[in-house]
Amino acid sequence: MKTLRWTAAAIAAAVALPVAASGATVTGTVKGGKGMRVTAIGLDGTANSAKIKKNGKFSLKVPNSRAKNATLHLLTSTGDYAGPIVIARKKARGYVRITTKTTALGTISKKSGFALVSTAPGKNQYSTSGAVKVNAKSGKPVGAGLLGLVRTGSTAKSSMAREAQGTGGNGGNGGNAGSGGGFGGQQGVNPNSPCGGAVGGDCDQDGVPNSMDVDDNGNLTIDFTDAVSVDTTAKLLTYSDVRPSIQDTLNYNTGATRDSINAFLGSQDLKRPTGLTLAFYYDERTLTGVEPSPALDTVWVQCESSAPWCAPGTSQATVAGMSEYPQILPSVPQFGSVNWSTYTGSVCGARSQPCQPQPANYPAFGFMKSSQQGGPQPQSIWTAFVKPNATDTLGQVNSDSVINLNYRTSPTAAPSTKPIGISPYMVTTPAITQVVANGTTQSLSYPYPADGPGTNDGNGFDLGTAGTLGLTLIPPQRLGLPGEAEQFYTLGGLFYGVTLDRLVVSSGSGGQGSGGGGEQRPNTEAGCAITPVSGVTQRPPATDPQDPWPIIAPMQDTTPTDGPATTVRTVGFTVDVKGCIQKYLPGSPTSGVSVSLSLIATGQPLQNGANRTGVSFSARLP
Ligand SMILES: [Ca+2]
Ligand SMILES: [Ca+2]
Ligand SMILES: [Ca+2]
Ligand SMILES: [Ca+2]
Repeated sequence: MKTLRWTAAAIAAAVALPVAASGATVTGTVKGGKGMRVTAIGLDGTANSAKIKKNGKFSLKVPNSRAKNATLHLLTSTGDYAGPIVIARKKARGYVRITTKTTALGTISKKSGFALVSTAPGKNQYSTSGAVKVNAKSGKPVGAGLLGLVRTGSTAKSSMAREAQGTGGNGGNGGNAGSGGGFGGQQGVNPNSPCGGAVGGDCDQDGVPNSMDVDDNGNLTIDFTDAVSVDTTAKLLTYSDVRPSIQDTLNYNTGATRDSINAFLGSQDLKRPTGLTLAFYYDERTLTGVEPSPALDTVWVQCESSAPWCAPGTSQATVAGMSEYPQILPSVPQFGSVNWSTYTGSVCGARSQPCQPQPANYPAFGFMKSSQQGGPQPQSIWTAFVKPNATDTLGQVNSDSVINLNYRTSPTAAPSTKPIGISPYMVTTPAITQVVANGTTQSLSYPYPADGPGTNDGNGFDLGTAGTLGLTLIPPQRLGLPGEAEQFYTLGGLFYGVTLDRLVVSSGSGGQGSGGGGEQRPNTEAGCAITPVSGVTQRPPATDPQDPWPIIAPMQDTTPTDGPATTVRTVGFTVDVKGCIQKYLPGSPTSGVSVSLSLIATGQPLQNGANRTGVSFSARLP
């Protein structure tokens, strides 16, 4: 078979490179760096690191394939990202890329958010391509200490405009050669460009590599809400999901606190839809950055001690199946979970059949392997749906913790490691503050009563015979990032929608749902038609008929960037619930019914998912 042949050749090539003995041995002395690590991140995002000894010295061997274009970075002793090392500089340009000739860097002084080589080495020992923007006085890269959240050129508007156009490159980042927007579309990764669309590049030249930069293109729209970035440099994003019922609404502006958010996100209560889920969902091409990709033998995560929920020796996080493969192992019930620290991965075959375990001696914190449906070439998908169950989610599951994604092509092959930062994610839900239905306007206040309006079929919001529902809501928040002044930020640029989850035909006027035979569920995620009222705009229809997102979440927030949560901001729209029933459950009655609806907020669509949050509630059509 053709497929097998190119796969075998690709494996041979992939294995040959890291095993090659030649490479640069980079040495230096980081004053005050004891216990920290120096890591060399290649353009393809792969990395290796060395510990800094008591006397500040380190010695890091970088394979030639990586040394050609790697940048050096400091990690704290607990594995947090601590900033780039600037090797040499000229006014406002910092040179950060090593070469295969890089050897002794000498003294390196550790500063706040970055480090600086005291005396620039010989010219062939660093590359002047891929220069970063630095403060001309201090040498500090503009993104240092900020996880790259800094404006470096293009505007947030351009990413939304591009979304509207569907394709077409961004105007570029207004920097040096190589940073332009020539990488539009799904492929087109240029391994020779300092940015190229690769996860280890630095598109906005702020000194923070894309894999650790929360805003790869420097427009202040964070990656998961940025259409340009999710299509190019931010493909190794994690995504998150929280969706409680309305009575568990969690929003900074309706009284959520750090403690209540932590209690919610870390909850393991199986009876209530609480607790943070983080999804890792990658195809092989995305993981390896090689096209066609070598077939992988296994994929796993290795966390550092700053992320104790997934670090070796801890057992907090659990991992479960997904909709296509609900049974992660034969011994586990559908959607049941296992301890991630004991899970060495599984291989999923036919849909809805239990996945089979990978060998027990494979690395823990493993992924499920399944095959991609459709697509130009057969390839595997590697996924992990993880509940961190962290005791301090906001302190431990955050963007400056380095998560090492590991993969290998065979049990005996050297693993490749790609460090990534967890994408900033939505730590709260939208809060509905006003409901307009059946000719009346109702304001909602929080904390929400456990039996308040919309909490069950018996007291759903009355939509009248028109069956429309006007909602005003406060967008959800994310955690403030390093360098940001506030604890929480209200997200901009999100997509909103309302889905019809369930319909119950009432058995009379008693108010209680019939629960039995009168219950129907759409067989898809049933996004209702919505008209904008305030602060949102209609999302353009899908160019790809397979793309469900413009239907699931048809509104987009017109505020593109995040703002301090201390300022209250709302958006509003009207949902055609009656039309939704007619569309997804044709033939069902549209009066005398109760419906379960979900308000959802999402980021940009990623592979098979999106960062999402929301609240579910009931409504009725009398
Ligand atoms: Ca940036
Ligand atoms: Ca950057
Ligand atoms: Ca990034
Ligand atoms: Ca951005």
